[in-house]
Amino acid sequence: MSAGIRDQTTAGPYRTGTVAIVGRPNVGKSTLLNGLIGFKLSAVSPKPQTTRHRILGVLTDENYQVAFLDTPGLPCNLDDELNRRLLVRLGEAVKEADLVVMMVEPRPPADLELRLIGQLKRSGKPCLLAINKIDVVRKPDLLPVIDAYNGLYPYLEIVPVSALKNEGVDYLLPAIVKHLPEGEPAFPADELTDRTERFLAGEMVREQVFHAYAQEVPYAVAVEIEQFREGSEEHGGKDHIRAILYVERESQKAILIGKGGQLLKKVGTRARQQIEEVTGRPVYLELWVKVYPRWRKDKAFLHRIGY
Ligand SMILES: Nc1nc2c(ncn2[C@@H]2O[C@H](COP(=O)(O)OP(=O)(O)OP(=O)(O)O)[C@@H](O)[C@H]2O)c(=O)[nH]1
Ligand SMILES: [Mg+2]
Repeated sequence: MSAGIRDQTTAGPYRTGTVAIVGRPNVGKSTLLNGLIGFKLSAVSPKPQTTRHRILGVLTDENYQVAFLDTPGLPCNLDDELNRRLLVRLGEAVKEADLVVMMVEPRPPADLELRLIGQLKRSGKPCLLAINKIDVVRKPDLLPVIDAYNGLYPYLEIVPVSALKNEGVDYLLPAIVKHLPEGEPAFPADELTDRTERFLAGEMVREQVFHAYAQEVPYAVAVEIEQFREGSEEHGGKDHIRAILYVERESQKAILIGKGGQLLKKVGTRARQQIEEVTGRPVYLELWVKVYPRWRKDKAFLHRIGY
């Protein structure tokens, strides 16, 4: 895209900016990001605290370019190094943003939302409220939610949406764009993210881990892409990707692998399909499980893995 193709007679000023999507874990931030940019960029799962990074997704149009930042859900506690880092990533995204979209569940604010509002007030950033998951509530039940939030923060606008069903997003997007500063696009039109395919491959593996295992197991898993070789001759021209799944204990390793390796195989098949969708190339995916005790508390390890 270039500004030259715009119809200069009808278009308003070109608007660009960075927009952080923040909220409690599991509220639907990554679903919204993926829906907005029309591409499966950020891992989504029914379990809270799926996202562990700040993930940039760029939406480019004739009249605007928005750099959306998906963020980790606000952690409930800070009792390990990983959670402390998630909070840091969230703070960085807010700092970087021209505008914040605070996303909430369709119910009155709880402690976590009040904490987040406190943080947003300190940041002084303009903020829109997106009330998500309206597909699961009756309309009359939304009104008290809107009222409760209205009194807590001077939101620019309050927009009810369903990120899952892509409802209300056509109101949210223009509401975002109109509050962005005028400027020139910062990213080429075909650039969807600043993340590498290697990073996205790791996230797709982690997403499948979140889908496949119960309760606390996914939280004990970190994924490292040890090798990402495009067009490997050894594997008939497929991309050869080797991912290491780190867990904290031997017992978790056994759960991850499953009887006869069946569970891990399922994770591998699904992750491979997802990666192939992202890269558009055939993939040979190898998964290995290793035990790394207490990695969630190990600063050097967390740094190495990119958290
Ligand atoms: N019913 C309904 N479910 C939704 C909606 N948006 C997201 N979800 C579901 O909510 C769950 C969490 O979605 P995510 O997008 O991973 O949420 P998140 O806020 O990124 O979560 P973290 O990364 O853990 O902070 C998934 O099962 C989604 O399918 C919605 O509008 N309606
Ligand atoms: Mg997420």
